[in-house]
Amino acid sequence: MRWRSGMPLHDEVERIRGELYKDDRLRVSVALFGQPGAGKSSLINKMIGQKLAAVGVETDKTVSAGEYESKGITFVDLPGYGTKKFPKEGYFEEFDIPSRDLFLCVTSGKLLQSDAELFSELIKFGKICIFVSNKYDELWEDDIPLSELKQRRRDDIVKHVGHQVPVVFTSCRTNEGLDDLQNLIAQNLHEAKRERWLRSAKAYSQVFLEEKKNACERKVQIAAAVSAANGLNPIPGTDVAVDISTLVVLFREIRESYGLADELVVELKQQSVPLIAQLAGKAAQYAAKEGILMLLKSVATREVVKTTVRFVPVVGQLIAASIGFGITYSAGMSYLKDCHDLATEVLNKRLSY
Ligand SMILES: Nc1nc2c(ncn2[C@@H]2O[C@H](COP(=O)(O)OP(=O)(O)OP(=O)(O)O)[C@@H](O)[C@H]2O)c(=O)[nH]1
Ligand SMILES: [Mg+2]
Repeated sequence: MRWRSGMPLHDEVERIRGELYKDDRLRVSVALFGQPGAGKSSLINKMIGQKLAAVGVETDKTVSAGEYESKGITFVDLPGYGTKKFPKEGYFEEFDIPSRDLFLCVTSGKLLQSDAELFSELIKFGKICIFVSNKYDELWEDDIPLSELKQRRRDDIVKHVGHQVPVVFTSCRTNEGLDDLQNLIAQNLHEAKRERWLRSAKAYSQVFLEEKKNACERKVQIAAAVSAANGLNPIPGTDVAVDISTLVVLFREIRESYGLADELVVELKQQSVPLIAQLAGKAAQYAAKEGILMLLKSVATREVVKTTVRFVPVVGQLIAASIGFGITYSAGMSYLKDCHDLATEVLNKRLSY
């Protein structure tokens, strides 16, 4: 971000408030289509890490598109293209295709001709569409190597589409390929939307968790600046006041980013692994206003606050130099680290099974 020297504090604060508002309103829209039973609903749930869409239930998509929304991501379950109810003519307007950010064509066997046609139309329109070959775990035939079976599925897609396209193989049963899919989606989104995706999507690898942390860091900087500028609640033992409600929201968003729902945190607190129990304890303790106040107080007494925060381009020099920002930022980063470490332990434990 450009250096803004000479900008008065008031303008700087307004600008940063605008950033937070923009962030909160930003939506990423991912649309899925593909033959019934291919696993679209299962993939939606896997990508966000929540049971949003009903699985194994034939959704009556002849009637309308299903929309699911969570953490700033909208998933759209598109009905068949070129049917009696939804002819090709008017389909793009009806389902608001131009406003969608990215498309997934999901198959679990042979590609339908109508799906290939929709894919071609989307590409002509300049949209990004990724082929997802799901139910990878079911890809098995006696005496035929897996590589050959994968190639057959790719060839089937190429046959319909007419040229080579990338295909991601996934399994909602074993979680194979889900990390590749998450990364490919992230790579195909632009800056702010990519950041939103990284913050909201479920991590299936350590690398994705690290990316998530980087994406959350910018959010911490902005929310900490807004909290510092909104000095409403005095921090005991200091002459600094900050807005704790902004931090309550920030901390909740951090937990949500890492898929640390309240019930899960409670469950993790009872874990026999001491590190997990301890980190979950912190995630819970600092969730509410009183806990955050305690954290702020402990951070404020550390000399480190004044020395570590020197230059934070996102929030500008004037705010970054304030003691309130130093405290809120350090507290936010400390909470982010705890949640990140907890999610890392949980992921490692899951992967080690
Ligand atoms: N073995 C296996 N089964 C899967 C996988 N993904 C989904 N399923 C199962 O396949 C069935 C259909 O999955 P859904 O996610 O409901 O499929 P869908 O594409 O949303 O189906 P419609 O809404 O009817 O179009 C369910 O029984 C799922 O449990 C997978 O990767 N492997
Ligand atoms: Mg479905």
